[in-house]
Amino acid sequence: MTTFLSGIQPSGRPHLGNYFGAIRQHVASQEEDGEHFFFIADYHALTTVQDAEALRSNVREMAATYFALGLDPKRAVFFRQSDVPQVTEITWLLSCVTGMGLLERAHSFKDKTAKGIKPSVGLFTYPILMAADILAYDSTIVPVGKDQVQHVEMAQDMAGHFNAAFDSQVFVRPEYRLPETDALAKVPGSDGEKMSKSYGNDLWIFETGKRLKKAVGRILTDSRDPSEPKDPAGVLLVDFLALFLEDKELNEWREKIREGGANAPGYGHLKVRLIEAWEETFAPARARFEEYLADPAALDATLLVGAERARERASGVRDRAYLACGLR
Ligand code: AQP
Repeated sequence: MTTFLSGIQPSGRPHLGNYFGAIRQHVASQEEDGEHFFFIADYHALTTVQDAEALRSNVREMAATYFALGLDPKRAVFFRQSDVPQVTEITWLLSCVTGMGLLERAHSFKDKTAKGIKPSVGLFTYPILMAADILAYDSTIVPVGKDQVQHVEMAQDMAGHFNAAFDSQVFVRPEYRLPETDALAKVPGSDGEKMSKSYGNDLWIFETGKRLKKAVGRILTDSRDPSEPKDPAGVLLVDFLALFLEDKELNEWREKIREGGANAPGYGHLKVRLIEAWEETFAPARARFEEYLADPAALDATLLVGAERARERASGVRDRAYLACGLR
């Protein structure tokens, strides 16, 4: 049986990277046979969001976003991470079989500290909590963006270490699944670096009107003249257009940029097309998002139903693990 599982942090509003790298895959996976578990990683978000009201509101926004984008809570178990205490119990078991060296090699931790983010112990041990999230549901496929590949590999290592230490087969080995292209697996932010909430270069998927215009205006360009022939691979706006446009149209833009001359589009033209395609892609979901958000009690109730199903699964796995290591 295939078991899909993935999570997303309510550390801010979901951005284009979250959508094209992860959320779209999560929703699409519902069409595949198997079980589906998706969760809002509120414990993880505590490493960056330390404001109770903001966290509560981010969780509801994230739930409304998923439902608006097509997640069906009848087909998928959709829940809040902190509603499943078995995950933190499994976290402790995994931390006892995980070497410090493994965590010290985590790219995400190194990138964040290199960018000046002050690390807490929680940020350092984040991969252990993430491994517990994955292993607690016997997950076999974890659809993620490229930045999370190493964390899934660490979960594989931790599962192997635990099973070997206690001569058991408690944890199932998970495999990651990336979106179909590299452009989707690592979406750039407005500065050309990986789009990330904590880097301040992220663009909210449901931005619209003047705010969308302003957000697109922040995407890095240079001062080269439109008529100058350019390699489209070096034009950040083209990477953004690639997220939205069909190949045929995208290639026409690329060709005009490469040729230069009087008919070549300026960055302003690319921005206008991007805004138009963006509005077209997300407008229907944005309207549904507003509707879901208008009923917070219903969102909370749906999350609690998911949590009950998630706890049931995770407690079976926790019991297996406790038994294997002598805690029962
Ligand atoms: N730029 C990206 N391109 C493709 N996929 C991405 N993901 C994140 N950024 C990109 C994928 O989104 C899922 C959920 O991510 P997350 O919010 O749980 O954590 P993250 O990867 O750390 O995302 P951020 O925005 O970078 O959050 P902060 O800055 O708060 O840590 C994952 O599957 C991720 O791969």
